[in-house]
Amino acid sequence: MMIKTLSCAVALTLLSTAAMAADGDQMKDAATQAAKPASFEALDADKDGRVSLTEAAADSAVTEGFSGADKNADGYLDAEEFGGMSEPQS
Ligand SMILES: [Ca+2]
Ligand SMILES: [Ca+2]
Repeated sequence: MMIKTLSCAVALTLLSTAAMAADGDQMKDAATQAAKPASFEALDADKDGRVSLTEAAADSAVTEGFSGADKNADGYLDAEEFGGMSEPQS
């Protein structure tokens, strides 16, 4: 009887370990999604219609492309400039 109880406990432990592993996979998926470039609306934290370099810091890809995308070099990306970032550079 004691052995059976122990087996149950081991089985439960294995089950919960498997469940935790599954959670880990889901978290990895979420992290992959978060790696996609943020939307203009999401980055424009103060909703002034333009993304500053400070706001762009929330997305490393936007930060890297910031100076190239800022066509009029005013230190902000407007919606048009932001949209141009995903266009192929030529
Ligand atoms: Ca802004
Ligand atoms: Ca600009």
